[in-house]
Amino acid sequence: MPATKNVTSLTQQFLEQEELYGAHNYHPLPVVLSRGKGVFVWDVDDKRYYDFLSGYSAINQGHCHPRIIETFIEQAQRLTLTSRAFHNDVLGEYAEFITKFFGYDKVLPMNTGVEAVETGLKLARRWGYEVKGVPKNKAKIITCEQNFHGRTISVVSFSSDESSRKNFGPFTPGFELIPYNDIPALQAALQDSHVVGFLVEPIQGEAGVVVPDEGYLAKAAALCKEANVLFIADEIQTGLARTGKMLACDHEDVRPDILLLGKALSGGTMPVSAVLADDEIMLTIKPGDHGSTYGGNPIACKVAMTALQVLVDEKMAKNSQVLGEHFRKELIAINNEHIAIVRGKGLFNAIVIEHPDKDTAWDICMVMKQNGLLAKPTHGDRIRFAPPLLITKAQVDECIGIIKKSLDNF
Ligand code: IF1
Repeated sequence: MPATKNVTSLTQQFLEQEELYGAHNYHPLPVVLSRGKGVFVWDVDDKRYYDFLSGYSAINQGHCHPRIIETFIEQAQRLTLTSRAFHNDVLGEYAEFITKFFGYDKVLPMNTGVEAVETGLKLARRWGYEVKGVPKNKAKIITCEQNFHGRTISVVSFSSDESSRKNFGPFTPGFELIPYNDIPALQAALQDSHVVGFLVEPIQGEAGVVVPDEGYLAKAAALCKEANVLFIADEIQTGLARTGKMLACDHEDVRPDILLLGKALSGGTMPVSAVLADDEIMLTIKPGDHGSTYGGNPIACKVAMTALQVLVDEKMAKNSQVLGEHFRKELIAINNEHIAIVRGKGLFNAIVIEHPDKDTAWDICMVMKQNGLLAKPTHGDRIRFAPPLLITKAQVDECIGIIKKSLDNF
């Protein structure tokens, strides 16, 4: 591996080790982090950065939140895993807590986000056959172009991203892609009586924080209801206060039939995901039909309760909403010629870079790194800005200064 520009020799050592022994399934920014606290992370040379990725929104509560870490350690010293072959004395408490928190009859606990997605798809199919009455093996699920829901074979079966799919076929049938933010397309797709579910991100994350028109989610949910189709919201990235409400669907008073949560449900400590639904849907899955070794483990259950409580106690949704608006206003005020678009909701934001060179977004992220702020480019010309939700106004203003200074270098 050739030496990477602008990194210390210590950093270079870590990069080389990882390159040599780790699979090459990512292309990270050349920064090697070794600790974090709140909105900050430090690299191996002890240089401090603002974290504007927040572990792809898994760290909404901030790095190493003391209450979450305390809960984690306490439960880790008591009981870590029973499997679901036996009961543990935390799962029931958690199930009651999270179902009352979000207003559903039941929760099904899983680990990673994509497992929650897979669970939601299975539930929709089961419900389709056993409640709606769709003929055997005919169930169809509608999804949106430019979606991101994870990386299993079934989930990439309905991805429109070529690199996620190339040479991973054959794919799982039963999915139909329609354009995002397109009500007539949804209306047309819902004509088919074999449709059992509509899986949608309330804001498309991977696509570069694409916010649909106001009213899209509410209209889509209403159309699904009319067609007896389950509205499945993937709030794995948009949920848990990221967009300025506890759920992004709350902006339009939409209650999904199936709600998928992940990422910040553990405040960045371990993979914890959840599927929430009412009995008519959830009870179509019977003992032995679905599950996971680690799903519903006692550490996950305890940590998730604290992670949710911290969001409420520290008013993170409100902070996200207020500072998100401030951040976008200030970004627009920078008035830099390279920023073509500023968009987002709450502290879930992105800019689209306009520059003849396709590597500009990456180069800007490298300069921001130099200046003490970490963000990741996506699709070549977009940069996501999603700091932990406990960031203060003064810190946002400092970060605007860093972003401005970095852009001025171009
Ligand atoms: C990667 C993106 C973010 C998600 C939604 C399910 C999952 C994700 C809406 C799966 C995961 C990630 C995973 C990460 C990159 C990332 C991402 F750029 F690809 F879109 F966050 F912005 N639903 N999102 O966003 O959750 O199984 O990973 O726990 O590199 O794959 P998971």
